[in-house]
Amino acid sequence: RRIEGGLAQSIAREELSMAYQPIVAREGLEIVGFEALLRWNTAEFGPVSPGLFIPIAEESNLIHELGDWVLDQSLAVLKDWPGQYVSVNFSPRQFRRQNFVAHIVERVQRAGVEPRRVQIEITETAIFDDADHAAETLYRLRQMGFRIALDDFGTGYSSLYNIRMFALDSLKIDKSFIDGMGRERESAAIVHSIVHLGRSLGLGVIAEGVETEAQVQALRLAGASHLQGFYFAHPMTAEDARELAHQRF
Ligand code: G
Ligand code: G
Ligand code: MN
Ligand code: NA
Repeated sequence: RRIEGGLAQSIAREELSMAYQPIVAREGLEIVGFEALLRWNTAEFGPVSPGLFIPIAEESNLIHELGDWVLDQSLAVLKDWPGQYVSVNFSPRQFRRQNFVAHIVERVQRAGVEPRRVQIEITETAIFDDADHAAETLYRLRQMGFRIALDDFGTGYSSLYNIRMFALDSLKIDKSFIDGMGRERESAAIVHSIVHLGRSLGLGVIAEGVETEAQVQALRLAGASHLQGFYFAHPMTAEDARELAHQRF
């Protein structure tokens, strides 16, 4: 497809950029980290959403090239922040790559970054297909000090039973549940259950897609430890992230 051809050229053409969105604690008083989000602005089609092009990259080996670019960019900004971590998305195919751990460690060491300043975001899909292998990979990463977050939690097919097997630091509650919180009892009940589950397993809980004051209050009552969403800040350039990182640390 045309998208795939364009994507193959995107790095060389310098059409890619990163945006960083704060992850906050204490209702926004403190920024603990930033999620790194890939952006592609093409001469041909204008901006293309990662929701569209990441799945295309996933179908080919392009995902590895893009993923390496994302990781290197994300590691480079850490030196500009007083102590926050960067939270990087890895697709299932990247995660299942042979020598995934060695590959990440090499780049992190080359960048001179402490592993605790890197959070690895993976989805349920990445870890439940081959649970034993995934458990081993996560264990090794966590032993080295990386943070591990399970992204889009609640939308995949994680069995609650299996969650115990994985060395995780946080669950990220999918935006769809946060959206529904004020509207229907079911979403609010699910959010409460996820927060409770996370806390009883000793995990952090990051609520994503927080857009309103009412959601902030409901999440405070539910006991979510961390929040992320347009209510606090939209994804922003590295320069803006740097400034904000120093204001709220
Ligand atoms: O930034 P936005 O909300 O448009 O992102 C849409 C989707 O693309 C999200 O699911 C997000 O996790 C994913 N995404 C954004 N950046 C990256 C990236 O660098 N790598 C991977 N694998 N996924 C990303
Ligand atoms: O799947 P993942 O969690 O990585 O997706 C993150 C995506 O969600 C990013 O593309 C980001 O731009 C988007 N996002 C973050 N906060 C909000 C929000 O408050 N509202 C909406 N609509 N999207 C958000
Ligand atoms: Mn994410
Ligand atoms: Na998510």
